[in-house]
Amino acid sequence: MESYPFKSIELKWRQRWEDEKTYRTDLNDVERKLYVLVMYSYPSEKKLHIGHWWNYGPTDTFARFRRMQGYNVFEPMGFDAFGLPAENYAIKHGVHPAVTTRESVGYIREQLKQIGAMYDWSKEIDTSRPEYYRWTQWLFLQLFHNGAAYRKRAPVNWCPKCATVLANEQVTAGGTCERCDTKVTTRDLEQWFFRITDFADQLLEGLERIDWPEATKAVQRHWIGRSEGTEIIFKVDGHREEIRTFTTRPDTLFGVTYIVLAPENELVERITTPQCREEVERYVSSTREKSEIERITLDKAKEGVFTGAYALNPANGDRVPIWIADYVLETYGTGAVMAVPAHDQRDFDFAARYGLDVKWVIRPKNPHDKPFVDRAFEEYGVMHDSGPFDGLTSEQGITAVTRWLEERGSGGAAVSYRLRDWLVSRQRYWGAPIPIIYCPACGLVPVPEDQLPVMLPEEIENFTPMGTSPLGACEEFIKTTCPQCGIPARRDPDTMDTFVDSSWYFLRYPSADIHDKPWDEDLTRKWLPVDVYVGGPEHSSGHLIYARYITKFLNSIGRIDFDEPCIRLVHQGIITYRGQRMSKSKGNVVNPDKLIDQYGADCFRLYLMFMGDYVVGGDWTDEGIIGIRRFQNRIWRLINTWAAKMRSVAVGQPETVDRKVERTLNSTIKAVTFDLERFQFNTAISRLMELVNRLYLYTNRSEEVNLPFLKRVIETMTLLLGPFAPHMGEEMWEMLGHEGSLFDQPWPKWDEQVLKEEQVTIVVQVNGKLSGRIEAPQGIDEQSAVVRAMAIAKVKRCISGKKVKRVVFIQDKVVNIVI
Ligand code: ANZ
Ligand code: ZN
Repeated sequence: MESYPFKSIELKWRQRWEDEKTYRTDLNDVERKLYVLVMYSYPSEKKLHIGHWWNYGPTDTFARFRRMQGYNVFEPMGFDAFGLPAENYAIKHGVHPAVTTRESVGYIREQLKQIGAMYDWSKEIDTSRPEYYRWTQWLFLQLFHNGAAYRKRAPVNWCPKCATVLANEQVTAGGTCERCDTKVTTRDLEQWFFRITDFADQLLEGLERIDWPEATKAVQRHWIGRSEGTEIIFKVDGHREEIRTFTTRPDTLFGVTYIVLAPENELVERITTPQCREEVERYVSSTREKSEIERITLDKAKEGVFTGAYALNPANGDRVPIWIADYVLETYGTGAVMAVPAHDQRDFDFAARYGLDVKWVIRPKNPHDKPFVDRAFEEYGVMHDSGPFDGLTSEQGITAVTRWLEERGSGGAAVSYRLRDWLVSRQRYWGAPIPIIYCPACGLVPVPEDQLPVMLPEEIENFTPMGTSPLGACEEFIKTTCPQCGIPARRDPDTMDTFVDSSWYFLRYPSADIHDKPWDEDLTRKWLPVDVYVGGPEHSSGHLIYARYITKFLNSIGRIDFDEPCIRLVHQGIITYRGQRMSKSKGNVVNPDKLIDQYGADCFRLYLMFMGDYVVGGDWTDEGIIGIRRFQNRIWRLINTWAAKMRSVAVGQPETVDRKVERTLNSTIKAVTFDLERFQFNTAISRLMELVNRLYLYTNRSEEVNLPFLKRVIETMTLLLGPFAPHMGEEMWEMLGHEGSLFDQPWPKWDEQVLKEEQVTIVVQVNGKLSGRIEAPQGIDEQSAVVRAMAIAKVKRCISGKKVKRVVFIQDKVVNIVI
């Protein structure tokens, strides 16, 4: 028997789907709408790799399953075509990014079609096209007009290799650039920011309402980093200046022995004494070399310098020295810390290094615990040497001290967030231009909406990053006139972070072919938020926070009526190769093309889904794919042997049911349905394999095969297989004599009754001696079991004429009749 001829079959069905527009979603039919979205890809190279297939194939299987369950599924696809990956690829090959990007998108689109997914290509988006970035610029203007986009000179992360600034989200935990691994430094630059911090509390609160993986919510909570504490004001001795510090431990206020300012704190210049100036300035400039992440790394030695000035403790009037140190960040809290070496290990190390005082003011709650002397006691305890607060616990003290400070105008409750405003300008060419004009007379002027898009000039010669944006050197682009007063003015030379493009793309899909507005309000109301979103967990603190923020922002200005972008989020696990994460930067990406050529798309999809738990991931090896090919061949042989015969079965022809096959069939339907709900593809596939095995056992006894029954079973199996192997499913459906797409068929239902009837063998005894067996449905009640037992001929003989004293019944196992 020939093996499954996947090549011609896969081509045939893809062509037919395209010709018949099988996956063109009717967006007006919203009764059971389901928006299934998978994170779009960035076309940095011409190839889809295994990671894409791993992400897209299984998601499509889920989408097809839902479609068969009666949902009107919308599954769109597009390209995150702007940005560093595409640009770096272009630079490396000395070709214009527009050329390489268009080429890559063309290739990748064809490869995506190979997957055989239900993408509605009539709604494709490409973020590097003016039809799209026009609306990204429009979004920028909405933020600008609502005070949510602003310019600020600030110390920012700078990658010397990529020659651009980076958002905090793009710096790794090790302080290096996410893209190129170069050590990130700091630069003072005037940049555009989005006020994401305005939504810090809403971003936290929303997490309670969405069905996202707990780990991802935890990452976001940590990233937002809400911290409730107290602001305490210290006067600078002999100055009119005040220092505001943020602390979570106001109960330690009497233990303050010095103050530390962030080197960038604006007070530093004003309070530093002449004797200390030189050293302070040297230290401040050395801080600039470091990124924030490097500065707060715990294990590095804490260094600092004395400013020569002193501060006064508002609680006891203590005069304490003011230092600067880079472990205090200007951008957190107030950029100033009251240092309590006795109760904060960082301060303890610092004090030890510079011979500063240590003053103990909290002792352990348990009087038998010895107080510390050689390290900080950081736990909550009982206050002492703290004036009127002596004897209070830390918990009581935190409230009491805060209230006491409030009454005296020396501080009060305060909240700090780790979250920073989103830095969105990039000194790079391949992105959406920022729609702002600088006029010598009017200042900063937004481009009027009807003049969008601000076109990215594609005929530019030099697009290599130079530290300033290459657009700045492009006179035809930069030179313009002021939209307000008409005099010569200049455009903003920077482009937007590509995370701005992807912060709203899910809003665009349903309206992708509408060109006079960013989205159609009616369609958006009907189709959003996204019902199921699938993508990698590496986006937890980047894209997934930005998308939530932009959604909340648009909701706050009344542009949309929901405030979370997606209700259910699923992360695919990570595919490793010989234990290492597969990634382009590690150079260990396996190219799937050869395997697809050899085995076909369905086989590859099935194999990936079978390889391991979807949300956990697995280690790649191509050894097992042959097993999946054999599975496909077994199905193929079955259908080839029986299809023609089954086609002759008339509708309504009575069936002779084989109980075992029937039970396997029903339990398979149930298991596959449950598994698909949960993205558990691997277990679903093994259930299908069991069903195929069972069918072989049945059809091998060919004299017993009942065609009407077999037909029903094989049809059902085909329906179950379809979402996993869509081309093969369609072909089988056709061979079974059906017209129209398999994916317009309803998903099979199982019969709970059949499953209940799982048979058990019950031993029948008379006076403890084996006298026979009965087959009975599992869970049979005692009375029915006894009736059946007494019907056995041998049992009948034994008990005839005798009196039954009692019956011992062990559920599903034994009936013992005592006479
Ligand atoms: C005094 C103190 C005493 C502190 C003590 C801790 C223990 P979270 O929980 O992360 O909010 N801090 C405040 N601003 C800082 C900055 N800009 N850079 C570095 N550290 C800063 O941490 C709040 C604590 O971190 C604050 O409480 C402050 O140290 C420090 F026994 O103040 B604490
Ligand atoms: Zn002007």
